[in-house]
Amino acid sequence: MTRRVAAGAEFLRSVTGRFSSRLHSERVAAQLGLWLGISFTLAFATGLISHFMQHPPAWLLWPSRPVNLYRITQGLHVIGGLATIPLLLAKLWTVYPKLWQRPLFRSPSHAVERALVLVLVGASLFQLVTGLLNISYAYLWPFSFPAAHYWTSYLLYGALIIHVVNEWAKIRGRIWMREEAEPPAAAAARRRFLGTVVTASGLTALLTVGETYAPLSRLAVLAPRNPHIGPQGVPVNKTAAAAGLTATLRDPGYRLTVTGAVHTDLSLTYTDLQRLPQHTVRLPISCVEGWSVVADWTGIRLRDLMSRAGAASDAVLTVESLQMGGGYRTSEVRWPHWRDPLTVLALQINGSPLAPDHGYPLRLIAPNRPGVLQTKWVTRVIVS
Ligand SMILES: Nc1nc2c(c(=O)[nH]1)N[C@H]1C(S)=C(S)[C@@H](COP(=O)(O)O)O[C@H]1N2
Ligand SMILES: [Mo]
Repeated sequence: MTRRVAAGAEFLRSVTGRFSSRLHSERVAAQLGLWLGISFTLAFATGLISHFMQHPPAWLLWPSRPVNLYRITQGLHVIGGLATIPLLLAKLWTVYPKLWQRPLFRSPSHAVERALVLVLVGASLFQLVTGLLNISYAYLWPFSFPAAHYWTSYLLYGALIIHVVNEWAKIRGRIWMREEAEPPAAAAARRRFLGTVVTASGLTALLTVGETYAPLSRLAVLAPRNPHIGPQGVPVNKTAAAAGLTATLRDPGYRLTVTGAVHTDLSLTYTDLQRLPQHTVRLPISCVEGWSVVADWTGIRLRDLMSRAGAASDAVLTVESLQMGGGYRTSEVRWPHWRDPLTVLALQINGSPLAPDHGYPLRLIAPNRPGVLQTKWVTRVIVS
């Protein structure tokens, strides 16, 4: 038994002895930490925006302008998250010799510090891995991704703040350490390593940003979605078939109804809708998964429909689709959005009737709004 323990200790010593690369230095770790701090802050802030746009508390009225705000914040969240992966891998490689540090805990405070690092590393890996798999449409887990990703972000960012405060004294010294204090060969190796990491991170961004920034769409070879592949040049998340609507959409008895807190209930056929004043708006679909694409949408203004029905100016609308189940079959529209002249119930995309997969006969399209709330196959508006 004691022989085995001794052999184990000897093995650890020999492994630790191999961490001779100068790149396992605290200075490299601190510099990567600075970049990670910036990118996690960006991801946390843009992630909160996305969460509260989708689940606003009653008092929170998101503005409908600027039109492209959500497109930009969610693009930053997803593309920035992908670009963070090389940074995190480099950081973990730089510090992993600490795993073999013995004794495991030198003191109670050292034990707490190590536990905190464990939480930080675990939560970071969880966020990046589940985020990456989610935008790749690999749903390999039994839990709800949005809820898990949201709650883990507090854990991660909380642990990050404590970690940074804790390490601040050291970090400050390492990042701004005068060049001369470091041997020239070590400084050159460090710069080469950091240069490689930054290049990998930049390339990741460059090869994915085309899924939201059209001029670079041909470069978006790493993006899971090409923004121009799909019926009518726009990608589709939920097809009509997947929503179980193939037969329903052929029903000539289709009506759009407006009910609830209104003076006059409305019930309109597809032909009625076509005869109402039509408006064309140029707006993006901005999916939470980071892709977005601009199209011309033609249809009736939601606010015209509301004045026809006689809804109160601060009414809350629930837009319902023909879809029977699924998390995105309805969405809520508050007054900043429904009173905006750019918000329409669209019959057409880029000059032709909506394809079934894009929400035929009628879909909602509004400015500065996550794609999941741009309800397709709309059949009812409930006013409250
Ligand atoms: N009824 C309904 N509407 C929906 C969805 C859905 O599953 N059901 N998916 C949403 C999501 S996640 C996105 S990104 C957009 C995509 O619109 P598109 O298929 O026209 O590109 O539709 C939204 N509207
Ligand atoms: Mo989406």
